Amino acid sequence: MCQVPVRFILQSALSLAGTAMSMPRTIFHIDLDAFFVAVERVKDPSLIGKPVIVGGLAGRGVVSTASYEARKFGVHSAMPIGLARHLCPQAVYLPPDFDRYMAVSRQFRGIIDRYSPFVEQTSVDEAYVDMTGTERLHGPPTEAARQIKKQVRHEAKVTASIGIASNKLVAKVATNESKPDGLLLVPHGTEAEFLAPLPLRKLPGLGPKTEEALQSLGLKTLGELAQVPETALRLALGPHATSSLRARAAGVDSSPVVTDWEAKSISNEVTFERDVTDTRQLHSMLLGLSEKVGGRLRKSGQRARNVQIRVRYSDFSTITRQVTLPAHIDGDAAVYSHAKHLLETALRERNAPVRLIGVGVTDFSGGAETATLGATGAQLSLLETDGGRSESSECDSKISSTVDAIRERFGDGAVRRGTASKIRRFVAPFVRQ
Ligand code: TTP
Ligand code: MG
Repeated sequence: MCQVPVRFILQSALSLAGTAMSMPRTIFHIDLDAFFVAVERVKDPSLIGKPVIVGGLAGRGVVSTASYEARKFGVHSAMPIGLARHLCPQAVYLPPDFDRYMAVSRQFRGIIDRYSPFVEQTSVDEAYVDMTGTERLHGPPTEAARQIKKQVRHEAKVTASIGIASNKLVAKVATNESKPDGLLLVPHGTEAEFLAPLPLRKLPGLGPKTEEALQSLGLKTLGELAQVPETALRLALGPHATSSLRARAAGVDSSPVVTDWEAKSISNEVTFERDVTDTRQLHSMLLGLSEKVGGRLRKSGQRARNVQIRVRYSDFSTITRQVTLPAHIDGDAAVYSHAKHLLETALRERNAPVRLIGVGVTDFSGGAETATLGATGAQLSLLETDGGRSESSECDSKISSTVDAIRERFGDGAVRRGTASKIRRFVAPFVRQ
C-alpha cells in the first residue's frame, strides 16, 4: 500500500519560477543567401557573378534555387526547370549536391551555437537565435550579428543575412528585406511602422489565396491590413479569420524560439539571477524543475524513458546529459532521482558556477501501455529519493498523481517536496519554460 509521505509540505501558492520578466527580447533571424548556389560557388569560383540555377535538370524537375543574377530574369525556387530555361537560357544549370550542402549547414550551425544556446534551426540554411541578455558576452546586437556574418563568410565561405527584432516574425521579415548579405535591426517599438509600407505577401505565412482575398477588400499593404476592421476580415476570409492576422501585420508575435532540445522533450529550465556554486541550491532547484516536468508529463498522458539535464556554466558553455531507463516512468521522484544523479556526474566533470539548469524527459510512450507494464511488475525498480528512502516507481507515480490533484485544486505551489521549498529564495525572475 502506498501512502503520501508527510514530508510534503503545504506552501503558499507562489509558483516555482516566479514571474517571467516582460523585457523586450533580442531575436536574430539568420538565413544564408542563395544557399545551394553559394556552395556551388565555393566548389567552382568561376560561377561567381554569373546566373546559376540549381535544381532537378530532368524534364519535370524544378528549380531548387537561383542566384540573385538569375532571379532578375524572374527565376525562383519551385519553378519548373523548363520555364527557367526559357526565362534565363544563359544561366549555368547544376544538379544538387546534398552532401556538400549538409556539410556547410553543419558548419553554419556550429557558428551560431557559439553565440547562444537558444537556437531554433528551421531549415538547412535558416535559424532563429534568441540573443536576449547576451550583450555582455557578445556586445550590442548589431556587433554580434557582424561577427556571425564574418565567421560564416570566413569559415563556411558563404554569406548570411541577419534580421534583428524583438520577435521572430519581424526578425524574419527584416532578414528578407536586407538580402543578400544584409543586416537589418528593427528597434523595439517600431515593428508596426517597419511593416506598414510592405506589400501583403511580405508577411510570412500569408499565401497567394489570402492575398487575393485581402486585395478584394482593397488592401495592399501590411499597414492597411493591421487597421482593417475584424468584420471585414471575416467577410473576406471566412469565419475562421482571427485577429491574429491583423496583430501579425502590426508586428505582434510572442512565439518563443524553440530549441531542438525543447521540441523533442518536455522540459523546464531556469536561469539564476546570480551564478550558483552551492550544490544544495542546485539540487533544490532540480527538484522543483523535476516536479514541473513530471506534472506536465502526467498531464500529457505519457510516460518517458529518457531523463535529461542541461547545465549552462557562467561562461555560457552548455552541456546536456541524459540517461535511458529500463522502463518508462512518470513520477516526480523518478525524474528527480535520475536528474540528480546526472547533475552530480556533470559537476564531478566540471565544478564551475552554474548559470542555468534544466530538466527534460523524452522517449515517450502512452500512459495506458506502460501502466500495464507497472501492473506486471516491470516498473517496480527502486528509486532513491532525496531523503534517502526508497520508493517504487508505482508508488512514486501514485504520489505524484495525488499531488497533481492537490495542485489542481489549490494551485501550483500548494504542495512540494521538502527540499524544493527553498527554491524561491534564489530563483531568478527571468525564466524560460
Ligand atoms: P532559401 O533560404 O529559401 O533560399 P536561398 O537560400 O536559395 O535564397 P535566399 O535565402 O537568399 O532567398 O532556401 C535554402 C535552400 O533550400 C535553397 O538554396 C535551395 C533549397 N530549396 C529548395 O530546394 N526548394 C525550395 O523550394 C526552396 C524555397 C529552397
Ligand atoms: Mg537562404
